[in-house]
Amino acid sequence: MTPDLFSTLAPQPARVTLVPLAPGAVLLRQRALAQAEALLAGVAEVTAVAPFRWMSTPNGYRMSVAMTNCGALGWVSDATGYRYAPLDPARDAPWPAMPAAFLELARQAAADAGFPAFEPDACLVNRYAPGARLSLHQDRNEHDFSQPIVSVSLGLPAAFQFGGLRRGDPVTRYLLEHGDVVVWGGPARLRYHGVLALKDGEHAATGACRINLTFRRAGRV
Ligand code: MD3
Ligand code: FE
Repeated sequence: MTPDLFSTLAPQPARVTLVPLAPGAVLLRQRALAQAEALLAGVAEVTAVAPFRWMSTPNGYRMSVAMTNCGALGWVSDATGYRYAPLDPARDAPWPAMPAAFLELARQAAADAGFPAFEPDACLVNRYAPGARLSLHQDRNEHDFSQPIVSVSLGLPAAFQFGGLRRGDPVTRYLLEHGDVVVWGGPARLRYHGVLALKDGEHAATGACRINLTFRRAGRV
């Protein structure tokens, strides 16, 4: 049967499904789909003030993922190392505030996953163009590892690699798609993870890129 034009073109309601990935890690498929336009409007507001830039690693490589931040603290990398900083080094000014839609989604998704008191003070905004990737790493610059990280995927899909507590542990791949949210806490908080090179494509919401928001409690609670 051929679906009619209306049923193929009309926006479909989000079908949120909860997929446990590992102890402490839960994938909330399409959890941010209904908020995607508002979140992307927030990204535009943030980047109008603090533009995307390619940071350098302590080893002197330029990262392929373009980044910026909003919130009281922002993740930065340069020749001296990785850290959270209250000022954007490119502007010597505070990072823009987190848009209300960001905070609301991060709090609600964390609560859905069993973290009802999550109050993020940092949101790292990652932009992947085709070919951009993030090699296997741990997130350990935050002060308190009992606080989860909430990640939101927008635009083109990415192959996400989820490993163990040691770099050499086997990895499982998941496709993270537009509107997907993952909450990483408890025993999953320090697991290695990375993103394979983004494939070419076009997405109606973002064009030829993927945007990932990661919400963190970086400073003291
Ligand atoms: C698992 N970002 O910004 S989000 C990062 O898609 C980062 O841009 C990726 O890794 C991205 O640090 C992955 C998923 C993610 C974020 C934090 C985690 C997975 C995690 C922390 C612990 C375990
Ligand atoms: Fe990470």
